[in-house]
Amino acid sequence: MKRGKFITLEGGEGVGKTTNLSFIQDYLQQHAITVTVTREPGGTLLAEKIRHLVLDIDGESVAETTELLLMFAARAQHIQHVIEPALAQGNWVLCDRFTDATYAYQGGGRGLSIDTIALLEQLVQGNLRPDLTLLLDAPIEIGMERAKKRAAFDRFEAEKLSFFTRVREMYLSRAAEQPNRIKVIQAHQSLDHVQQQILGVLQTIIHRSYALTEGVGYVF
Ligand code: T5A
Repeated sequence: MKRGKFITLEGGEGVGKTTNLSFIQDYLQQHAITVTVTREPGGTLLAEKIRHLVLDIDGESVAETTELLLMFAARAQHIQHVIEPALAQGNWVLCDRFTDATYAYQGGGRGLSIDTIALLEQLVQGNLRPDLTLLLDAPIEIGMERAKKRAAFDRFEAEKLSFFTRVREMYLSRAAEQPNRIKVIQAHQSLDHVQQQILGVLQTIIHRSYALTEGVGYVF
C-alpha cells in the first residue's frame, strides 16, 4: 500500500479554510483518492477536549507556554490516532490547520521561541511534515469581518490587530522560505476565484507528481 499524501490548509481567522475543505475533498475524490478530513486543534475525542480548553474564554488566563504545550499535546494524539493510520492506509489527509499555525500564532503572535517550537515539532512529529500546504492569505480586516458574521469570537479571535499582523507576517515568511511546500492563495477574492486558484495548485501537484491511471486511481 502506497502511503497517502498530507495536505494542510492554513491562514488567519475567517479566510475560508473550512469553506474550502469540502471543495478540495470533492476534487480529490473525483480522482479516486480516498480522503480523511480532519482539523487542529482537534481530530480525536481527547484532542477536541483540548481544543475547548485552548479556545474557550473562561475565568483563568492561559499561560503562553501552557497554550503551546496543549497545541502539541492535541497534535500528538491526533497524529497517533488519525493522521498516521490514515496515511499508512493510503488515504490522503486533508487537515484544517497544523504546525504552521503554531509557528504563526504561538511563534509570531505570542512571540514564543521558534527554536522551542521546532524542538517540539521534532519530538511530536518525527519526520512527519505536510506534503502540501495551502496558505489562504487575506488582509486581516476582511478575515475578521467574515469570522464575525459566522460565530461569536473565541479566545484567539478576541486578540488585537497587532497580534494578527504578526501571525500573518509569520505565515508569509514561512511561505517565502518554503515555496515548494507552501502555496499562497489570494483569499480576499470571491469564493469562485479562490477555488480557481486552489484548483490550479491541486492540478499542477497531481499531474506533476502522479501519473493518473483511469479506473485505478493514482500511481507514483
Ligand atoms: N491555533 C491553532 C493556534 O493558535 N495554534 C495551533 O497550532 C493551531 C492548530 C483555531 C484557533 O486555534 C489557533 C488558531 C485559531 O485561532 P479555527 O476554528 O480552526 O480556530 O480557525 P478559525 O480561523 O477561527 O476558523 P474560521 O472558521 O473562523 O475561519 P476559516 O475556516 O478560515 O473561515 P470559514 O471557511 O469558516 O469562512 C468564514 C466565513 O467567510 C465566508 C464563509 O462563507 C464564512 O461565512 N467566506 C467567504 N466570503 C466571501 N468570499 C470568500 N472568498 C469567502 N470564503 C469564505
